[in-house]
Amino acid sequence: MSYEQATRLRSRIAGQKLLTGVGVRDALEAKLVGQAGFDFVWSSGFAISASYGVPDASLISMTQVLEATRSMAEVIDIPIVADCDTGFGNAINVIYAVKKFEDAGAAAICMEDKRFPKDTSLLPGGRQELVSVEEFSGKVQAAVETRKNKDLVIIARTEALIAGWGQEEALKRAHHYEEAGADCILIHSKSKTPDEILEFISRWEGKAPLVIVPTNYPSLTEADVQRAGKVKLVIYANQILRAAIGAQQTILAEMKKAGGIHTVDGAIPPVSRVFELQDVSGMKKDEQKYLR
Ligand code: SPV
Ligand code: MG
Repeated sequence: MSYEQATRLRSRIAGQKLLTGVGVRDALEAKLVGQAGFDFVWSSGFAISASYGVPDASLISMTQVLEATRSMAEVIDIPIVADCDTGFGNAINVIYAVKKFEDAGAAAICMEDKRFPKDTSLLPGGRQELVSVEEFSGKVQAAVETRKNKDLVIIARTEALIAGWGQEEALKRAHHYEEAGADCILIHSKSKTPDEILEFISRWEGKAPLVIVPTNYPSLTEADVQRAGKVKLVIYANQILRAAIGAQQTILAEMKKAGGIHTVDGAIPPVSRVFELQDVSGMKKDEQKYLR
């Protein structure tokens, strides 16, 4: 596995453009995101957990997230930002995870300062416990010093606002994580309006670019983000997962109601679209060349 996607992502983060990425659960979705023209894929712990039908609460193992991420890297040519949750344990787990995700082709690794096992961020009343600044800084430093390609982007995510610990704590943590070597700071908010995130952005005085996930404050547009400045990555974390659930429920209800597939066939992508996404034509070329 080459590490070129990390170098590519790092140079794009240094550029002028706001980069937008989409959360996915598998390689097929990752392909769709690339074809739609987004800049990167977010290998989403929430979406991958949902694909197993279980909560995003450190239930699935590192290996399950890793294999999903690897399968994406094998078939797409845009960078992957790997959601590594808490780093799957302490700083020693982080060292192992960084080796594995870098070798699997991730361009960036994102870790959050929650206690393992975590609970998902946007769950009303969710159990939001943070580790100490010292402990998480050690995890960031472990990630930075483990990467083989110095361009692998290390994103430190603070959940201080999610946990209700306030702006001062979030800013303090972000500065410590930058000092520990983080390339970017992901600041997450569950507020239903963009005010909280805009306040953090305006008060951020570090050099590290910011990353945001506007799931709960969808009124914030890319133009707004650009006006605010300092943010280089926007992650649309779970919209296509929710879209897939909606589309599948609709078709299922119609098939059940109609007593067959005669009313849905024209309304869904043809089987040939699936062949395309599987790169069957590439396989056919190989058959011509090598099957004798
Ligand atoms: C994910 O998509 O796994 C995320 C974003 O980490 S959130 O679910 O909002 O925490
Ligand atoms: Mg996650």
